[in-house]
Amino acid sequence: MLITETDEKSRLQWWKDAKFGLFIHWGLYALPAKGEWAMYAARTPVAEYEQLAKQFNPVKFSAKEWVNLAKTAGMKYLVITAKHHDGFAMFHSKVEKFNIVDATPFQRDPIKELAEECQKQGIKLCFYYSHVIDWHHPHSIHEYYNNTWDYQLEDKAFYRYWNQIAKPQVKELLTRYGPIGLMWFDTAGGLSKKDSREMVDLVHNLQPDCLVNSRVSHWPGMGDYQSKGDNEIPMYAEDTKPWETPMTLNKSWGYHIQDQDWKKPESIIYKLVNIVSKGGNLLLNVGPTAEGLIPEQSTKRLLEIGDWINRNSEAIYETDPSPFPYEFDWGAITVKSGKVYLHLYHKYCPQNELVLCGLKCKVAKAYFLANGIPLETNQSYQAEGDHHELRILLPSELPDQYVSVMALELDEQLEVDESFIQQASGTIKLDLVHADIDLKKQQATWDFKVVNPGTFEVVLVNFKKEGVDWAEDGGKKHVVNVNGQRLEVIPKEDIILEESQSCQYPYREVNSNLGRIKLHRDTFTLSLISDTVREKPQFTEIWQAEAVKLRAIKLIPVI
Ligand code: H79
Repeated sequence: MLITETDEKSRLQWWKDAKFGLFIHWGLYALPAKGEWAMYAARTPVAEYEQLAKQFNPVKFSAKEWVNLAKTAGMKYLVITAKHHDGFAMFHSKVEKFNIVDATPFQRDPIKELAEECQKQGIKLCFYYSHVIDWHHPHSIHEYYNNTWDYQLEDKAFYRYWNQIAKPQVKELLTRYGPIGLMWFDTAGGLSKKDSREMVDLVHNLQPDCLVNSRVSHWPGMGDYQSKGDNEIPMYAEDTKPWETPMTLNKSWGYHIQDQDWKKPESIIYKLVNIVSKGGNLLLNVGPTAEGLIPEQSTKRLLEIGDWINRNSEAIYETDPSPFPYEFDWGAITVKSGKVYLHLYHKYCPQNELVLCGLKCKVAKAYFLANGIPLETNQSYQAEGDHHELRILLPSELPDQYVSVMALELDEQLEVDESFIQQASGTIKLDLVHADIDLKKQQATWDFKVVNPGTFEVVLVNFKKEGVDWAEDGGKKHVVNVNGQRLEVIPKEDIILEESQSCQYPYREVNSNLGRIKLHRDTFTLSLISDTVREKPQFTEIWQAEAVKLRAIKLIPVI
């Protein structure tokens, strides 16, 4: 089938406008309640795992309530695990008896019930399908994660799995449940280019409008949009393709009774805003119980987010990303034609006055979406230092609870200074993805503009995986050169942030002080030399493979 460029755009439009979806990890693994990798972790024999099906009777499941919750939360699509790595089909499959209708006392097809509710309530139904890993089937083969306790790798004949299970089940999902928004494939390690392409084509041939995520393959460029790594939030303009962050509310995907480490509502809202301001979608996960209930802690959070979106929907749906290439300390930006939205994170927002550098076009009006009361603004161009400045007086109390959204109405076409420019707080943030990289020299360089001169602490920003020894993976020599000043240091874990705009479990943001430099008002080039300097990886599914990731350099003014 030939897909032209304009088709391509319109096929994706609903999804790009949607911004927010619900991920549901639901399966037999809700019974042991240790997450969806329980079978693999315990090396549970297939015969024993199959016994779980006999106890699986989620009588409290209500498609109507789940879809209603997604809608109330402001989500526009829903992705449910039709089959996860354990091989259990949560729909009535005709090609494999190991499914919820034929193998459980429940005997209902929740996918069918969800399909009907989604149609009724106007939300797009989508499927997660584990197309490569299947620990139940004797012939599935993944690069690493196979059931080798029941089956011998050398006895496996991959195409028996591929032709008898994977493709037929995908066909069932796309022919029996009405129009499907997208197919969410996962962990394609070892799948050939030809087989990956075959799966993409199978989906598009059955439902041309159905989107496919990039995790259908480890071969680059496949699928309609980019799935980021689990819980990965990219930097600004890191992606050229439309993208989505799959994200957990605690640390687990499938129901995990012991995992009560829930993200705070405010940090989920910060992350939603951060993602949307970078042009991405947030696919936020819940793991329902074996009774068929979405955990109360999850429901509570979704309702709270829904409340916020409801008040601020104008600044979320159908918006374009921020035109600035860096994260702001105080929050994030989204835009629509003629309007710029400033999402103020109360926790990090300055009092009295917000200053935005780099907006070149004229602002006609500023007000909070919550109340519409006009705010006093002052715009100027500072010839010395060549920068534009917008000052907005803030009321003593911000109108929302965690994030208040301000609209700027523009008099002219949106135009910004896209260079790295000092922020009003005095900070300059240089993301690695926007550096010029010279791999031979192990060097990253950036140009940036100083508006308020002074002394700066040079801070290295890394994401460190939980449990990793810093000395081994982070503590290597770094050299910084800027304006004739040179720092040579072995960075330490000076600050481990509690909360970070784009870093989350299983990573923590580590800030290391590299030393101080002095800069006057001018444009400078900074270079960083370190063997941690890398080109950005081709695909991001294995986001969690690296122990320490270099993300940015920050220059923070010393007062
Ligand atoms: O469906 C969720 C995960 O089950 C799935 N992707 C999200 C959306 C996923 N499949 N594979 N992986 C994630 C990466 C594999 C990570 C592993 Fe592990 C590290 C497997 C074994 C070691 C995670 C940590 C599972 C057990 C320990």
